[in-house]
Amino acid sequence: MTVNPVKTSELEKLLAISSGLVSQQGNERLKVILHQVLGDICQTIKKYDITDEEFWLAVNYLNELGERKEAALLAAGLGLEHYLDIRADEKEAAAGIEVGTPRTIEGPLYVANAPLSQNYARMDDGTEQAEIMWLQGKVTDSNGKPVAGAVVDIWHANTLGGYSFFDQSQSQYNLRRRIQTGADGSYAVRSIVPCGYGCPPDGPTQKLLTAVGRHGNRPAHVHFFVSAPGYKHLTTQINLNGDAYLWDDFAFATREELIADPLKITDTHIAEQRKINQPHT
Ligand code: MBD
Ligand code: FE
Repeated sequence: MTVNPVKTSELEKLLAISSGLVSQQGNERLKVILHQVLGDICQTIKKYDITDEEFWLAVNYLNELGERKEAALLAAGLGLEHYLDIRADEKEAAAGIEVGTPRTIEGPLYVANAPLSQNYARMDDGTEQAEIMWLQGKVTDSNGKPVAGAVVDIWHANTLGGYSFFDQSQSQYNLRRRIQTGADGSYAVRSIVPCGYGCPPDGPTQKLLTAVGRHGNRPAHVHFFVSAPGYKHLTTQINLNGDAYLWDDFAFATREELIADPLKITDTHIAEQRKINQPHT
């Protein structure tokens, strides 16, 4: 007599084999995660009675995403990259770790090994007619003590929202620089005011966003990596205040503490500065 034989459904058997769970080889963590994801997909197929046509549409979409190299762009647009920040913030808070400047997403457009200089860099190649942008800052530890020799890796878009390397019309490393801080932790750059980025209008990311009634625009922003030996790496951005998309970023990267108020430097402003800096005679 058999008592309550546990029945394994056809789907359970399929998933156990297809994810490799029943195999003696392979990566165990990968197997359980793949098992979960495949199970979730099958549940979704059942719950929404996905048609064959819809299924193959999705498969072709993934091919298109790869062909256009937009997988990371879609991850940003779906808020998944921002979710990684939410998780990292949660973990830091739970561990009672002090934080300074908040993190926000890297995005898909970083290029390593930009020209490196000390204290100051000019970032633009001078070919664009654009408003000059000065950025200056100071790298400090969480107690406010300056960090000398920190590397500030900055990258941003041009006036058309395009990034060098990805936008082949720009010169190599245009608007990408690494600046090493001096003894007082300070750095400064001269560049041009960027415009916000928009997803390629004919690409698969924008196609999905449009299909769910969303836009694919970011406010004007400047990316930063800040690193120094013995310190945790910081990935962040600043958003330029006044941009129409400031709080409507398709990639969810805006944070209150990361909004920068652009200050227009006028002749009178410079005169005021001189008055402040010059002792009265
Ligand atoms: C960008 O410039 C960007 O920063 C992100 C997150 C996504 C797409 C383009
Ligand atoms: Fe960007």
